[in-house]
Amino acid sequence: ETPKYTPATPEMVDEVLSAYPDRAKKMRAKHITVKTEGCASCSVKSNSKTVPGLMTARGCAYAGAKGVVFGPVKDMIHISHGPVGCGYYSWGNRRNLAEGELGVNNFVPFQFTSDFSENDIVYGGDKKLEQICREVKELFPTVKGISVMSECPVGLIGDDIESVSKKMSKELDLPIVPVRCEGFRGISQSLGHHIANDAVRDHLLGKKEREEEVGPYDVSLIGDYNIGGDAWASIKILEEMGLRVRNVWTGDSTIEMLQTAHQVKLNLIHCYRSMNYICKHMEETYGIPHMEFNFFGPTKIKQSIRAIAARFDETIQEKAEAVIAKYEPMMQAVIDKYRPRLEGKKVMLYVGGLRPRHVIGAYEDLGMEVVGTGYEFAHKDDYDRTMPMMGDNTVIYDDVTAYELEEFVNRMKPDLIGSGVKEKYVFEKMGYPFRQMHSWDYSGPYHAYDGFPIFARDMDIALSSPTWGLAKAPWKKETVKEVR
Ligand code: CFM
Repeated sequence: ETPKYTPATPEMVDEVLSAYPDRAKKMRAKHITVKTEGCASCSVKSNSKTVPGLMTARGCAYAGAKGVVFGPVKDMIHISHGPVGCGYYSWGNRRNLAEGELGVNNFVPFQFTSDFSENDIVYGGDKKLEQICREVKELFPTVKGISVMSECPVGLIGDDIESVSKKMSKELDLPIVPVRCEGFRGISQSLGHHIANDAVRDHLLGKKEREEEVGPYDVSLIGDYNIGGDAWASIKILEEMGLRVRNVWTGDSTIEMLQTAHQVKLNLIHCYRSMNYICKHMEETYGIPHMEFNFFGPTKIKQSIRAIAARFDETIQEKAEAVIAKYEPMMQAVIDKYRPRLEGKKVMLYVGGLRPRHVIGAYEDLGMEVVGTGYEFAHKDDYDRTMPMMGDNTVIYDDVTAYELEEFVNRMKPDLIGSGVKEKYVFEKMGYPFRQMHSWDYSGPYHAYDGFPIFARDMDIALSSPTWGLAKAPWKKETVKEVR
C-alpha cells in the first residue's frame, strides 16, 4: 500500500495557501513556485523577513557565525557571550567532527559561555568577559585564539566587546576576535555567515605567513565543515589528484588555516552560501581565484574533478583521470546494488543554503527524482543555480512554513523526505521515510567517493525499513476484520 505520488501544480500551492489571511497568502505566494515547461516565471522571492506568526525553521545570525563558521575551528575557544541558552542549544549537534586532543588542541566538543545573569544586563558584561578570557588562558594554556560570539543582549545593552578583545589580546598575547553576531541581526543565519566572514577578514586572514613557499598545487577547501567526516572524504580526492590542501574552512580546521589562507593558488568552494564573501574578498585582495564544485554523487564528483584539474597542468589532469578511473567501478557497484531498489522514488528536500541543490545529482545517480526542494535562507544567486536542476512539475519553496511543507507532502506523497530535526519526527509520525540532511542522522560522510556508498545505503535503509508497514494501527487496516 504505497501512497500514490502526485506531481505539484499551481492549484495545489494555491489551495494550501488559502488557509492564510489574504495579506499573508499574497506574501507567501511569492516564495513558492511550481516549475512548468519553459520556466518563464520560474523564480521565487528569497532572503526576506519571515511573515510574523508563521512557523519556519530558520536560525539566527549567532547560529550562522558561531555554529557554522567559527565553531568548527578546533584550536580556538569560542565564547558564547550572553545568556546560557544560546550556547547550550548550539552545543555539539552539528556533527562537525574534529581530530585532536581534547582540551589541548581540540575544543570543539566543549561549550564556553559567559552565562549572563540579570546583573550583567544591568551593569554590563565587559568586566566578566575580561575575566573569562583570563580563565580560558589559565585553564587551557595551549589555546591558540579566542572568539567572542555575541548573543542578542550584548548588542542591546551596548557592551564594547571590541575594546575588551583588543585589551585582552594584548594582555594574553593571543588573537581574540570579537564577532557581532547578535541573533537579532538580519533575518536568518545567513547574515551570521557574512558577519563571520568579515570577522575572519578583519582579524585573522593574512595575519600570519607560512615560511614554506607557496607551491603550484596549493589550494584551500572552503565551505566544507566536516559534517560526519565530509571534509576528510573531500581532502582524500583532492590529494589523490596531486593537490595540496593547505587550509580547510572550517571543518576540522585551525586558526593558522584562517590566518594563512592568502597563501594558496586556488580556492575550492563547496558551500557557496556561507563562504562566497571571503572568496570574493581573497580574489579581489590577493588575486586568488575561486571556483565552485560539488562532491555529492559520482556524476557531480567526476565533473568537479575534471573542472578542478582543468585549472592546473597535465600532471594534475592525468592524476585526476586516474582518480576517476580508480573510483568509478566502485561507484558503479554501489549504483548496481541500490539503484534497482531506489529507481523512480520521489524525494522532497528542505535544508539550509546549499544542499537543497547540491544533493540532487547524488539522488539522480541512484535513479531517484527530487520533486520538491527549498532553502531556509538562500539568496537569489542560489535559486538561480537551482532552477535549471529541477524537472517540470516540481515545487520550489523558500523559507517554507511547517504547515506548508506538511500540506505539500500530504498532497504530493513523496517516497522520501530529507530535511532537519525539526521536520524529522513530524514526517516519521505521518508514516514517511525520512533522512536528516543537515546532520546525516548520526551517519556520514556523504561527500566524495567515501561518502556516496554511505549515502546510498542510508537512503535505502530509510526507504526499505519494515517499520513503514507497521505504521498504520492494526484496527485501521482494511485487511483486519472489524470485531464488535
Ligand atoms: Fe552551507 Fe552547511 Fe548548508 Fe550552511 Fe547550515 Fe549545515 Fe545546511 Mo544545517 S554551511 S548552507 S548554515 S552546507 S548547518 S553544514 S546543513 S543549514 S544546507
